[in-house]
Amino acid sequence: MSYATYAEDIRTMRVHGAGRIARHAARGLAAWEASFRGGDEASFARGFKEALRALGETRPTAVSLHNGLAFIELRVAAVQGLDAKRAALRQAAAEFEERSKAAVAELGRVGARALPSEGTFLTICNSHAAIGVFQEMRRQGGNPRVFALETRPWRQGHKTARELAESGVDVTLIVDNAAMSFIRRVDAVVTGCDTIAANGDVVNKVGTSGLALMAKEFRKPFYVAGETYKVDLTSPTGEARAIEEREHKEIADPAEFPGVRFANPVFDVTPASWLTGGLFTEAGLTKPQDVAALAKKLWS
Ligand code: RI2
Repeated sequence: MSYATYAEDIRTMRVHGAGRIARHAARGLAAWEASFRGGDEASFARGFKEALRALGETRPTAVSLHNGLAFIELRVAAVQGLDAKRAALRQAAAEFEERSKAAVAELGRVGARALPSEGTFLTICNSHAAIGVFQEMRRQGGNPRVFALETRPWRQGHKTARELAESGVDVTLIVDNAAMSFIRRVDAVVTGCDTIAANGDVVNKVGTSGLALMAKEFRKPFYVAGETYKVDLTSPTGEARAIEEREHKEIADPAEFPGVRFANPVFDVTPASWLTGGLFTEAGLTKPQDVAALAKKLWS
């Protein structure tokens, strides 16, 4: 499979979810390296740059993707000579994937320790980090009950419901508009994240900030599960991060709505102060304001 196919998988949402797209992009770079036949260092540099660009442009908001690519790019830049650069790329891509998967598994254990093992929870979209927490609770003999929001326009919540049911978690699929009706019944809200800004604000699927506000009003702890490579040190706040606007036909066919404008921003920003429970990261239950320092320590 060529790197362009990996990029297309991410762009078209065949592969989605912040952690998964980061790992898929790393695999895309490794696939480019495996197919490289150019021979000299200059053509390697040109091809590498193009592969980085094509993979990096697929999704603007999820910083995991850009951080994963930058991790590999820096490793390649640190060595001299074609053979060393090729080896560094292969090694860095494999290491990123391994660390990413280990981080998801570890934060699952962190979440399982923090949450009531027989509790009821609300989640949005299809976050492997959040799902991993519930699966880990189940694995440890707990019995979490999860309300999964359907999550328009892509309905990734369907996937969440299936994945949780397959791992034996008690799950109920509800429509997005029902969030308010169910918030009273839950012990906590647990979501994933696409990006964590330097101040701890979280960018996640549109609707997340509304859930956080509801949780605050009803005094339900609001937790976000996210690996530290989702921290964007270049965005001081969540508002600084560009919000991806996807095609309008994801909502409905515009041709059937003459004279109607569409808007499809797929993420929103939840202020750090609304993360009343905190962040589940691979380094433990973390306060939003501490996550940037933690990411620097783990990834530099
Ligand atoms: P994990 C997804 O974005 C959702 O917003 C989800 O909460 C987030 O990525 C994190 O996913 P999209 O790619 O890394 O479906 O926890 O737009 O799997």
